[in-house]
Amino acid sequence: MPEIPLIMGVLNVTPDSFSDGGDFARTESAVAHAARMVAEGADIIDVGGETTKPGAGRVPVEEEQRRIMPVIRELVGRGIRVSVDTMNASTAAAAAELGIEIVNDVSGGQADPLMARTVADLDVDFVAMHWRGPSSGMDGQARYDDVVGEVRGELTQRLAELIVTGIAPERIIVDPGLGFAKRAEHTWDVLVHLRELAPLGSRLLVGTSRKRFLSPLLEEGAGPKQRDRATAVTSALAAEAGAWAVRVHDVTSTRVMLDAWASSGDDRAPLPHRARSSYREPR
Ligand code: PMM
Repeated sequence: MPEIPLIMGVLNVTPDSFSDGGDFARTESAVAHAARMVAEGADIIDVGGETTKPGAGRVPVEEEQRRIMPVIRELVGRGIRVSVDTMNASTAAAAAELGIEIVNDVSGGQADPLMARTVADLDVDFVAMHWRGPSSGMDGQARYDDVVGEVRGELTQRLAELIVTGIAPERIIVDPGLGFAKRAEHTWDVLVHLRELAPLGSRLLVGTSRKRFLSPLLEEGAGPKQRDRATAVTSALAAEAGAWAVRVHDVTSTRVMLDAWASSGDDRAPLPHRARSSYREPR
């Protein structure tokens, strides 16, 4: 039986991310939000300084580092587990110097030819996400005959390339890249067939949070922040498929959902009432 997945709380230190752009662009507000997410039950904070929303251009690496490094320094100093969401090898290396544990690269090392070699020499885990090209043109890459088979095949190839470059297999976490070069029907198809990624043998990270494919479930005009309950449910689907972690913006709703999901199976350990479930009813 699957264990309760870890919760990776999203911290976008950006002015323009699709769902929370500008909310946490300053170091103080970013650190405060991260601390709140940890209090709500996040296990890892994923810090990013460059939006990857469809159509987005790239941010200069100096600007990315200016945004995120002070935040990472502060979070690591507080003993929080941090991953860095970056496609730049130099940012990965600088963040590793500060003590982050995971490099989360949405391009799986394809955007920066130095990424895989750099990570191989660092004491960090590496998230390799399914990626078909930069966000500026990714919607045009959403063409599949068999989306589940193709995502699995492309991830298998990426894994092999990363291992050849020197990253230890047990260090690699795979992510199907929901919403990246995928239309809504592709994303749903991958989500309901997540178990078919198990033969890859790696830990699985799944990010459904606030993504466009959830919007038809809500009334017209509902914004990304109104997708949190749907995110919690889809995160539970990921849990049922054996995900190692789920990446979410709103930690509380997913924490409650995962704890409820865990309570529904006796042999899923640890049960939430005995574990560190951090959900508290508002007074
Ligand atoms: N999605 C976004 C950004 N980074 N990283 C991983 N590993 N998986 C994802 O699905 C993913 C990601 C989309 O943007 P957001 O930061 O606003 O969620």
